[in-house]
Amino acid sequence: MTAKTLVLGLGLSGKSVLDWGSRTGKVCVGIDDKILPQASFSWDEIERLVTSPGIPLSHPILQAAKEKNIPISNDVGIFLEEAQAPIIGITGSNGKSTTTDLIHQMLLAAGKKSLLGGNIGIPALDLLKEPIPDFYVLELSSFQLELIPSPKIEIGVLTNISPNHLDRHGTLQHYQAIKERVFMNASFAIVNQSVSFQSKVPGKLIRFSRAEPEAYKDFWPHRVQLMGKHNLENILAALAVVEILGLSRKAALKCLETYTGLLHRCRKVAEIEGVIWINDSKSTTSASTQAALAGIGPDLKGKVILIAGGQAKGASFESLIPAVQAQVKALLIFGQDQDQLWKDLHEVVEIYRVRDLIEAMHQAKKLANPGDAVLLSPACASWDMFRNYAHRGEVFEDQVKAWIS
Ligand code: UMA
Ligand code: ADP
Repeated sequence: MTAKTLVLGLGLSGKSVLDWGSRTGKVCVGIDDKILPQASFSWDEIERLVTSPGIPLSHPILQAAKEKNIPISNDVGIFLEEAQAPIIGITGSNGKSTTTDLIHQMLLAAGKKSLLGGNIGIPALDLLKEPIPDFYVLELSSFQLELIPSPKIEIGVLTNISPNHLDRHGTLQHYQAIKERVFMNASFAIVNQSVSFQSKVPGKLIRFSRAEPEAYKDFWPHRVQLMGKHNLENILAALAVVEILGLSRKAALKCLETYTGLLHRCRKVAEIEGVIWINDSKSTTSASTQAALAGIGPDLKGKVILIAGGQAKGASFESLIPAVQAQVKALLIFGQDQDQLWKDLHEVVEIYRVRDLIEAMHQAKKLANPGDAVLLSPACASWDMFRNYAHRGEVFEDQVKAWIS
C-alpha cells in the first residue's frame, strides 16, 4: 500500500499542498468539508496529515489523526523543511502584511532576489516553484505557527501583540507563546519595544520603537507616503532588517518615498488640492474602520470625511462612536444597510445619504477643505453593489485618478 499524505481543507493552502505533492511525487488525498465532503480514504494508508490554517485543531479529522499518532503539519511546516534560502518570518497581531511587503520591497530595492508569501495570500509552497532566491519573506499567522513547534527562521520579526483569535488559542499567554516561535531558532529577533517576552531569545535581540525620534527623523513624515504612527512602527521593523543584512538604508528610504502600501488597506491614492484620498476598501468591519480612523485622523491638519456602507452582516456600528466623534466631520453612507449606520451614528456626526460610491465621492469633494482626508473605509461587506472589496476599491481609485488625469 502506498503511504499517502492527507490534505485537509482545499482552499489556497490545501491546493498548494496538492500541487507540491504532484511536483514531488508525494501521493496526496484531499478532503474538504464544503468542497469535497465525500472523499474517502483509509487511515491505514495515511502517513501524515497536512491541514489548512483556518481549520481549528478541534476538527474531528485532526483529533482522529492525533489519536492515531499520525504526524500533523501544514503547508508552512513543509516549506520550512524544504526551503533552500534564509527565511525572514514576520508575525504579530497587526501590521504583518505591511511589514512583510515593506521588507520584501526594500530587499528588492537593494538588488536582492526576494520571494514574498505566506499568510499574505501567496501560499508558501508555491514559492518553491521559483528559482532559489536570496531570501524568502514570509508573513506567518498564529494559525500557521500553531502547528510548527520549532520553525527554522533566520530573522524573526514580531510587530506587536494584542488580543486576537483567542476563541481559537484560548489565552493571550498561549497566543503570544505561539507568536514567539518566530524567533526561537533565529539569529536575529526584531521585536517591538512594547512586547514583554515570555520565552528566551536565543539570537541577537533588536528592539524597535517610535519613542526614539532619532531613529526616524531623517525620513518621517516628510519622505514617506504611508500614513499613521502604526505604519512608522512597520517601517522601523523593516529598516531593522535592512540594517542587520548590511543593506543600503539610502535605497530603503528611496523605496519608501514611492511606497503607498498594500492595495485597498489605508492606501493613499492621491492628494488633490490639499485633500488626501485614501482607499481602505478592505475594511469590512467596524473594528477595522476604527483602526483606520485612529491611524489616520490624529496626523491630519484637518478632519476625515468618511465614506461607509454596504452589507453590515448583522453588526452594529456603535463601537465606532468615539472614533467618529473624534476624527470625522462628515459621514457619507450608501448601500443595503445604510439605515443601520444612520441609526447608530446620526447623533454624533453630520450624515449624508447617497445613492452609490461615486455620488459619495462627489459629495465628499464638495465638503472637503485642504488638510482634510476623504477615507473610503466602509465597515461593511461589498457584495450588495460590487463583486468584492477589491472591485469597490478599484472604483474609488479609478475615480480619483480620473480627477487628476
Ligand atoms: N474547511 C474545512 N473544514 C473546516 C473549515 C474549513 O474543510 O472546518 C475548508 C473550507 O471549506 C475551505 C478551506 O478549508 O475550502 C479553507 O482553508 P483556510 O481557511 O485555511 O483558507 P486558505 O484558503 O487555505 O487560506 C489560508 C489562510 N487562511 C486562514 O488562515 C483563515 C490565508 O490567510 C492565507 O493567505 C492562505 O492560507 C495562504 O497561506 C487569510 C487569513 O484570513 C488571509 N488569515 C488570518 C488573518 O490574517 O487573521 C489568520
Ligand atoms: P495584518 O496583516 O497583521 O492584518 P496589515 O498590515 O494588513 O496587518 O494592516 C491591517 C490594518 O491593521 C491596517 O489598515 C491598520 O489599521 C492596522 N495596523 C497596521 N499596522 C499596524 C501596527 N503596527 N500597529 C497597529 N495597527 C496596525
